[in-house]
Amino acid sequence: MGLIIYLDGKFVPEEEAVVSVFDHGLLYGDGVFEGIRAYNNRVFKLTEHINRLYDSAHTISLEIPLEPKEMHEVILETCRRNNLKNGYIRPVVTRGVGDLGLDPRKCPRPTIFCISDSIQLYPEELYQKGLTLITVATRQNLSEALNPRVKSLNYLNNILAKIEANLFNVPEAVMLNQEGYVAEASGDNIFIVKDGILITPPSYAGILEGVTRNTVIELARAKGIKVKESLFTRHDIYNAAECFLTGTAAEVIPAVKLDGRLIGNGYPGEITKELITAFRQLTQTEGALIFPE
Ligand code: PXG
Repeated sequence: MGLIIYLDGKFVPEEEAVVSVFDHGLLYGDGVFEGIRAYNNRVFKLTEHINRLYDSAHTISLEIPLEPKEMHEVILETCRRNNLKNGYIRPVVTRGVGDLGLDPRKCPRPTIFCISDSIQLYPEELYQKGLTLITVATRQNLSEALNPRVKSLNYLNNILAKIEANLFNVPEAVMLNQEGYVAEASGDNIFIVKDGILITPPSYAGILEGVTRNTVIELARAKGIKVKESLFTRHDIYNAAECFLTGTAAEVIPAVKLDGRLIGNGYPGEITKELITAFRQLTQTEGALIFPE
């Protein structure tokens, strides 16, 4: 290990990167985070991730005591200090240290840290063969409560979904929203292909609006593939020609079975494969440079 961590204005060895037991990020899940990838000496979609971090913070009335451009530099510098050119980056902002009550007014200063590390990927075999999914009983949160668009430190709902998937030994869970429409997977967005059209739930469906999702929509449109953001049900997945998930960690990964029903012919589809290739190409060439080239 031996990582260097950014913590509240300093770069410290990981053993020294500790937060208080009174930090409301720990006590209440009161905070926000991002998961970002670096590929080939470039931080992919850094501005988009920073924008989402600040939007999430704004929604929970958490004022981040750094300008977005300072956060940008913190993230790049964390990569540099760890000599990281490929990997996973995790900036976190918590409400900070307070007392044992809920009241965020008792937390004078947010805690900010940033970790960069290597990433454990899904085995390549799953990208070739596709994932098996199940629909879980845990529904996505109501948008009127903790909106799923906020990437908050309170991920218990998604973890409950993941536990259900684990019980069935499948790698991902499909979560429905409160109306029973498909929302997303526990840590990924979902797409289907039907009649040559790419369809994904809209951002108001009770989803995190994924950076990978938005990138795939752009890539598909640039290839002349029609994209629709619309609500659908499990029936539409069972009867889709193709299905895939998107996320910073998973990238674009095919899904070939849901709740025991084969999707399409049970193999990753052509549009899915085309988008996997296009996405991989983009990650190698686009992003904020870590070390000068
Ligand atoms: N939906 C949810 C609920 C997520 O947490 C995505 C979609 C995909 O968004 P991006 O911007 O990454 O394309 C996420 C991202 C994990 C893990 O270990 C996944 C995420 C966050 C933290 C850990 O699978 N999610």
